[in-house]
Amino acid sequence: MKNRLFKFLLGILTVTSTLLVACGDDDSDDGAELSAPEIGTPTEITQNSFFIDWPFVEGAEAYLIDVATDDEFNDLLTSYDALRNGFSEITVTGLEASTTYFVRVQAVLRDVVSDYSNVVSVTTLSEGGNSGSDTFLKNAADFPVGMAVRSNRLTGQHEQILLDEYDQITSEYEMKMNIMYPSEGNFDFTSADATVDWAIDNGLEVHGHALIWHNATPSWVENFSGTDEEFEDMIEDYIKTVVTRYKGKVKSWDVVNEAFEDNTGALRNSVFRQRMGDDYIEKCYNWVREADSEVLIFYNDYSMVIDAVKRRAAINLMKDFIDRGVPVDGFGFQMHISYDFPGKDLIASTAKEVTDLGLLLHFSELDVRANPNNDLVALTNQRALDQQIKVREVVEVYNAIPEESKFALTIWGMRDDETWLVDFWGHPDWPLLYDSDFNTKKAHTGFLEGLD
Ligand code: 9MR
Repeated sequence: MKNRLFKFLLGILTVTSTLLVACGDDDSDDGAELSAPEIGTPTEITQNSFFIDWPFVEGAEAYLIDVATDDEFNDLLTSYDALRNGFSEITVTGLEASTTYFVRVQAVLRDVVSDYSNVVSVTTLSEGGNSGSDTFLKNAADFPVGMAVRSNRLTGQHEQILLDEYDQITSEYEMKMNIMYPSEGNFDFTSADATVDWAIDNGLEVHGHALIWHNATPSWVENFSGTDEEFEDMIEDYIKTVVTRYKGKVKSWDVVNEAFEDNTGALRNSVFRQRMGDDYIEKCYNWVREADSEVLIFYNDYSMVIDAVKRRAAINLMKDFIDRGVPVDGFGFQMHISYDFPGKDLIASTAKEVTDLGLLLHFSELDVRANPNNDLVALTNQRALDQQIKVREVVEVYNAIPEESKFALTIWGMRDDETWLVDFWGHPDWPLLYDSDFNTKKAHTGFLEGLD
């Protein structure tokens, strides 16, 4: 908002100074050169409008805006055929839903006109008239389909796709301890509340993730200065505060995430284990149950398909909890996998180890790396096809588990350019179901095929 006011004032100043110069010297614009505007990414996209802006072009007194339905600008909209606009931004209105538009802008000063800007394209949102479409994942699947979200990606095309395709959300990072409990005694639920409220308002379920995770522990907890007993009281208070706050809104919680070491299956020597003992996990599970008798309690971990030793350790813990009546309802296989590995049979047999225990199974963080060996600079057709097949296999496996074991299959991010994997591995990848322009990929087709 401030930005717009600033631009408005700057616009007036620019126009005024241009006029003053022009009044003082009639020939002042002779031979003047105007650089072409550079349009930024369109925002505030609705069914019938969108917003664009661009940095001021020095010397410009106005801009001419073209909007067309083709990128050659043959089919210009009558009201946006070199529409003159005094400011370096505009909300383009009166558009059709689900339609792609192309925009370009020129700067002008009297009879001097700049080159055209870059061309940007925007697809307006659909009317929701196709919400019954069976190509939407949630309509096609008999189990809940989930998506990892961020509180600042719940509008525009993100929101439309979430509403069309998904039954459930998981907060990608804003419901972790480092965000919700940044300093002792001070909770910050701003982003968590925004996410949960959005989901409830829109009829989506919320899977809570993750109360205790060694990788998202605030430093004040890592370096807690009190006694072990005080540490344990603090964790009990944290868990009960959060679970109580979202009681009736959050359906399930990953209570402890990634508690075991790779390959050895040893209990990870986190600050929680050091301060609370080897039985810290069951303590946490019991506190969740005391705070909310209904919420589903999950254990969640990665490499569950491929790391047999770690999986054995986690499965044994679950068995022990079930035998001793420690509350636990479900098990999350994160499913950060690759286009060529692991194989379908291994995914199926390891999933069965969980469902045989009578626990709910969540495929909780699915992404399928297309470039694990960094041999591609762009997603090839062949690799996109291979990825499609792997997604199909994962969905086939999940679809075939017993009905009573199904909880949800959650995808870890919407668009390829939003994945955590690129930062993590430091090279390109395209592991998700949408490309960076919100177009469905072959992997999306693979998901639907897996349900046949
Ligand atoms: O994808 C998440 C990334 O955006 C966060 O920065 C990061 C730390 O909060 O967590 C990532 O998600 C992780 C998930 O919570 C647990 N399993 C591994 C995921 C990837 O690191």
